[in-house]
Amino acid sequence: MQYIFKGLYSKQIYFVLSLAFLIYGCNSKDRSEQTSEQAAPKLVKSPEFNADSAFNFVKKQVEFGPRVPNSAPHKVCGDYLISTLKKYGWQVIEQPFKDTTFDGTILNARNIIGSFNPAAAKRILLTAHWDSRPFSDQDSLVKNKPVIAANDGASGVGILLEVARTLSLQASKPDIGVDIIFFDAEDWGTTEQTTEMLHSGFCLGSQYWAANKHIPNYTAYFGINLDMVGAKGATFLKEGNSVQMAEDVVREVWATASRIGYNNYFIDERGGAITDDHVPVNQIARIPMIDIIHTKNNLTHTFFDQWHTTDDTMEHIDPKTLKAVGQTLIQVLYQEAEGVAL
Ligand code: AHN
Ligand code: ZN
Repeated sequence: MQYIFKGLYSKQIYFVLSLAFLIYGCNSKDRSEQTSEQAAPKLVKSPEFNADSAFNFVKKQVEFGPRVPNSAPHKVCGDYLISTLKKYGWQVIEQPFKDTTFDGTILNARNIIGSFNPAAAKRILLTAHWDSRPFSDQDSLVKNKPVIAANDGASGVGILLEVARTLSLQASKPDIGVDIIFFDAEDWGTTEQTTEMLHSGFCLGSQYWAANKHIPNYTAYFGINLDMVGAKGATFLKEGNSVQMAEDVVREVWATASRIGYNNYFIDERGGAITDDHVPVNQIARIPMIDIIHTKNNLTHTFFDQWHTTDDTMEHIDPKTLKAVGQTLIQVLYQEAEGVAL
């Protein structure tokens, strides 16, 4: 009697349980379909970007003095960039070149190229200019002194050195090739933008590299240039040339920044079109490339307040801004390595 009852009882339990599984199964299927259709993909895990270390890389460059082409600090800083990349296990190629500026100065310049995973087929190109402007023409008082260029130069380079260090620290390397180019002679351009000269004398290093790539058939999946990426409270509007030439890359970078909490820096708004090192890379080397550059939605003051003045110093550099940009780059690299772009 007891046995029969037990049998009957367990059959009822089986019935209830299978009904529950059936309902649960249907529900969970619905839920997974909803996830793949509506929500963003799972966030790829990426290593921490160390903003204090990046800040020290910016400071180190500034301490050499203004890195004006043909000067001693320029030579010493270039050597430092090369030895630092090598120290982190990156393969380095130096690309020396001569060029003549709008004011007739003959420059002995060099682009510095570092490669991570040099054999990988899928590659991301990251760039920043490492030279300092020879005059502070936007300064209200002292216009003939070089720019110290903490933000307009050293900030982008500092972030990329920290990216290089971060990748070198990883026990298991991300499955992607990364090339860093430090472009020289970006900032020896004219004050007036009226000249016929290509890019008004700006971007000499990137023009040279785009026409003479360090590896003749070199290409990259896409590129990102950094310029003026260290000021406190920086705003990165979607730069006009980037949107026009590489809209998908803009979308991915801004979406990634927003996803990891940096939409107060990466503003979902279109900015003006800037002539910068990404333009020759797009137009001559035919690599889709964007510019992350601090601009304001204000016609009187396009760039950060100390732009091309003697006040572009470490005082205005904020590790929080370096973190927002650096962590976004690391996240983009790891997403691309996993093949899950946002
Ligand atoms: C123009 O002013 C047209 N382009 C800015 C390029 C630049 C100067 N980037 C840094 N310094
Ligand atoms: Zn500049």
